[in-house]
Amino acid sequence: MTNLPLSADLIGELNAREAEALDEDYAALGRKLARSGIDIDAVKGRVAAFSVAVPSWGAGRGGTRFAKFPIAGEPTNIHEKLEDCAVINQLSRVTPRVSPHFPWDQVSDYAALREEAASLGLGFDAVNSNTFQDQPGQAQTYATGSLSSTVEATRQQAVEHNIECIEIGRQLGSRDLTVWVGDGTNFPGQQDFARSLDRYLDAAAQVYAALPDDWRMLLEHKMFEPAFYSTVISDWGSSVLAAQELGPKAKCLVDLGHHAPNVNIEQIVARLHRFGKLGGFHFNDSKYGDDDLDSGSINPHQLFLVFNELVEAELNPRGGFDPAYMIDQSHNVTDPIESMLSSAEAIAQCYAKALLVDRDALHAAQEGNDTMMAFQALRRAYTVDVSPILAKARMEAGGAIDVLGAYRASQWRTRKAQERKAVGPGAGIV
Ligand code: RM4
Ligand code: MN
Ligand code: MN
Repeated sequence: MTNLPLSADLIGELNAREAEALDEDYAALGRKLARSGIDIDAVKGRVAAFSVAVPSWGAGRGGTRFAKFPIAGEPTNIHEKLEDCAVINQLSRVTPRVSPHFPWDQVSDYAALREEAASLGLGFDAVNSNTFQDQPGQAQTYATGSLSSTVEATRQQAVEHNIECIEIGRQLGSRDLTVWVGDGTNFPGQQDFARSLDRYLDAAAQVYAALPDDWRMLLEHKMFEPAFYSTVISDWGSSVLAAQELGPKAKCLVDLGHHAPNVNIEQIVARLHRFGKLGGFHFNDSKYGDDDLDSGSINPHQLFLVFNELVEAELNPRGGFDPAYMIDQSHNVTDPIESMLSSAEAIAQCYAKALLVDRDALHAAQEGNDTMMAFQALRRAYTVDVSPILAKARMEAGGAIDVLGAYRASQWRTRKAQERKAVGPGAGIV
């Protein structure tokens, strides 16, 4: 039986106060869209079917390498994190899955954890392995690399950890393994570029061999950090070459913060899709690098352009289109629940706007080299305020019209501050 964390009555009461205004806004937007031949209810239906996973590690306060400032009532284990993720989904109705990270989310009984999540209305998304930190009692250190380490026993340990993650994921009902390695160098000459990649590919192939038939291995590239001179899977080029070498179940995962500033990420999306290698997304925003800021907070237009390519890809599936959408953020100064509510909204908004693009007009302008009208086809969709569509879809699914208002009214964090044990100060992500 599902036992959602917040009172449905409270959400209902708050919605009742907003429903009339929402109906007016929705009707007005419906009339406007109808003039362009768009059926607002059809768009609402697509938005209602859209979802994005939330990261278990994003439920707690993140930190920088300098400091972490915990908030009272933040979750400290996977059970509490699931509860908070259930709050996000109950209000937003767009985040029904959680992406777990191991060993951070380790428990002794994964079947029970799956049931616990289901009872909160949640399922599990891609499992993430962690070979970028050492764990207490670990035999080999990852200080100088994991899957690409020069030390065979270290590579083996990293392979075994990834295989264990697949096993855990099977029990949780996942079907993707996301592999991001921190492997790389801080000094020119520290490692041989080619031999490091050879070792990575050899180890990754052992992980790949352990994938169940219906699983995918998502390779996540990242230009820098923790290695600041070079990383082994530094960019989408290295990622797609590795995925091609590993086989059809290996795909590329694009994290929006993992590129050099100003890189045309929407074009990367189109390229990866062209070769059947677009496996997934980590949504966040950034100003300088892998800032892990809230989705849409810095560059919402880029997020829209990414979704424009994703909708285009969905319409032209070529070899298939099934990317795993996940949020990957670090909430250093906000309540993580609020950040994820706001991010999920920003992501769904960009998806909805991309659905509004007049594809025929866009394609005709492209074919006719009418640059301005091609651009205007995108601009017209981008400037539409789609929030009534999202709010209506949410409300009809039992969510809140005003997600942040309802969250604050629920006093969830204050209540949890009385129940949960306090987190000590520290540094790092979790
Ligand atoms: C990395 C990368 C991975 C995430 C870790 C915590 O920068 O984005 O996806 O698992 O951070
Ligand atoms: Mn990521
Ligand atoms: Mn990252």
